[in-house]
Amino acid sequence: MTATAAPRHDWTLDEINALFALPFNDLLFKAQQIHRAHFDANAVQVSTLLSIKTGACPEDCKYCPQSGHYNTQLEKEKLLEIEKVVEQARAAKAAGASRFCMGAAWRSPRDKDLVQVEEMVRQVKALGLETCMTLGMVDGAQASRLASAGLDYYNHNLDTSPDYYGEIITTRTYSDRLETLATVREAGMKVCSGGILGMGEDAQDRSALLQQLARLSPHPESVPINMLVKVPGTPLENAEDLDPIEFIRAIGVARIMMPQSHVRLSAGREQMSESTQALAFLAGANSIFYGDKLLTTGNPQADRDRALFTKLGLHPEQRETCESTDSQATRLAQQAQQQRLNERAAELAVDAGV
Ligand code: SAM
Ligand code: DTB
Ligand code: SF4
Repeated sequence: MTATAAPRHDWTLDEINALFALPFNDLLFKAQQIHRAHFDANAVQVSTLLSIKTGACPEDCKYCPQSGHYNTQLEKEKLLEIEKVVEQARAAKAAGASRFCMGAAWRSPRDKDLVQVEEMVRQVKALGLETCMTLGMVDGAQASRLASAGLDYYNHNLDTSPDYYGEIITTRTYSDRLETLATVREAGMKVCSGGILGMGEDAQDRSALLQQLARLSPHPESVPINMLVKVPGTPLENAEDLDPIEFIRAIGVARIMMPQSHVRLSAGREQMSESTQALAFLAGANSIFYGDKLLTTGNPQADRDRALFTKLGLHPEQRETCESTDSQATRLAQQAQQQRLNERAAELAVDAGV
C-alpha cells in the first residue's frame, strides 16, 4: 500500500490483526508515513467539551458516570441555559479551541429540547467556532434540524466491537448506533465516531471496532479513541488497565486504516504520561480535547497542555476547512475583478487615444 492510497472500507480482520502484530517501530513508521501524506505532522486539532445536560441518563453504558443506573455521586444538571453555553464557548475560543463540542446525557433528544439546542448551535457558531454535538440517537427529522441550525459535527460512538457490545450496553443496540450514524451522514453533517479501549475487551475486539469504523463510507471525519476513565460507582471501576503500548498500537492502526480522518486522543489523557501522549501523536493522533474538564471527569489543565505542545513543537491546527477555502475564493474573486477593471481601463485608454 502506498502512503496516499485511496481510503478503504473493506479491511479484513486478518489484515487489521497483521497491522497490530507489526514490530512497534514498523507500525509507527508506517503510521507516520501515512500521517505525513495527509496532514501537517505537527498540527493538532483542538476541541473543547461542555456537558450541556448532566446525569440521570436512562441508558446503562457500564463505563459511564452519567448513567442513572449507577451511583457515581454525580451532581445532575438540567439542560443549560443558552447564555451559559455561549459564555463557555467564548472562553474556549479565547483559550485557543477551534471546535466546541456539547454533550447531553440523553438516550435521544426530545423535540422540545431541540429548539434550545438549535439556538446553542447558532450562537456558538456565530462566535466563529466549529460546532459538534453528542445527544444520543437522532432520527432523520432531528438530524435535519441540527444540520439546518448549522451543526458541523455529530458525535456518536460505536464504543466497542459488535461482539463485546452486549457486555457493555443493553439498552440500545449496535444497529441503533449504526443507524444514527447513517442518519447524521444523510443529513449532511460531518461524523465523529470512535470508541473506548480498556473496558476488558480483547485484542480481537479492538480490531473489530476499527473494522466497523472503517466500514463507514465515507470514514468518519473525526475518530475519537478514548481510554476508559474508571469512575467509582460504575461497573467498570475496577477494569484491568490496558497496556499503554497496546493503546498506541490502536491509534497507529486507526491512522493507517482511516488515513484522512482526524484521530482524536480523547478521554484518559489526565491519567496518561507525557511520553504516552507523545507516542500517540507519533502514531498519528492529531486531535485532542483541551480544557480542564471532559464532560464530567478531569482532563489535563490547559497550561499543562500548552507546555506539552511547546515541548513537542506541536501547534493547534487552524480551521482550514471553510475559512481558508472561503478566503481563497474571495481572494480569487477579487483578483478576477481587478483584472477586469485593468482590462476595461486599458480599453478606455485606447478609445481615448492615450
Ligand atoms: N449520551 C450520548 C451518547 O451516549 O450517545 C452522548 C454523551 S456520551 C457521554 C459520549 C461518549 O463518551 C460515549 O459514547 C463514550 O464513548 C464516552 N465516554 C463516556 N464515559 C466514558 C468514560 N468513563 N471513559 C471514556 N469514555 C467515556
Ligand atoms: C468522545 O469520544 N469522548 C468524549 C466526547 N466524545 C463526547 C466524552 C468523554 C467522556 C469521559 C467521561 C466524562 O467526562 O464524563
Ligand atoms: Fe447515557 Fe451517553 Fe452515558 Fe450512555 S454514554 S449512559 S447514553 S450519557
